[in-house]
Amino acid sequence: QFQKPEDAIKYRKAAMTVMSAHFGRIGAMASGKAPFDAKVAMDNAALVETLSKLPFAGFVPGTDKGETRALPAIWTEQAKFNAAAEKMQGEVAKLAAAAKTGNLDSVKTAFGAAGQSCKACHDDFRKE
Ligand code: ASC
Repeated sequence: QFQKPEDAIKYRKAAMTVMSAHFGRIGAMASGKAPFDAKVAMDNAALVETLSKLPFAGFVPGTDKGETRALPAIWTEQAKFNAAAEKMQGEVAKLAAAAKTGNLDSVKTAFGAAGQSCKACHDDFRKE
């Protein structure tokens, strides 16, 4: 899928950047910084759900060097990394389902759990 290690690194970082942008739009509504718009929440959550499937193809072996904060544990503890990725994907799927209900409290709860799952993986597998 990738010609060079740096292509894989660039791909996964780009996917995470776009995912974060759409996740952040829901976060602004969850925290009250932006007015709640159920359609905006639903559209952004659907994008996050789709985008959550993308970054992991970029974690090919030999891509822990260069412009990346990826820790070697990604490859030495692959089962744990995959479990963390799947946990995040499950939580953002729940967020998309919550957003479809149009209920702000459900969105807030699901957003919090999804954010925790992002953070948990970053804490274990990302530098700093
Ligand atoms: C984001 C983003 C993350 C997560 C994390 C949640 O929007 O870029 O890495 O949410 O901060 O705790």
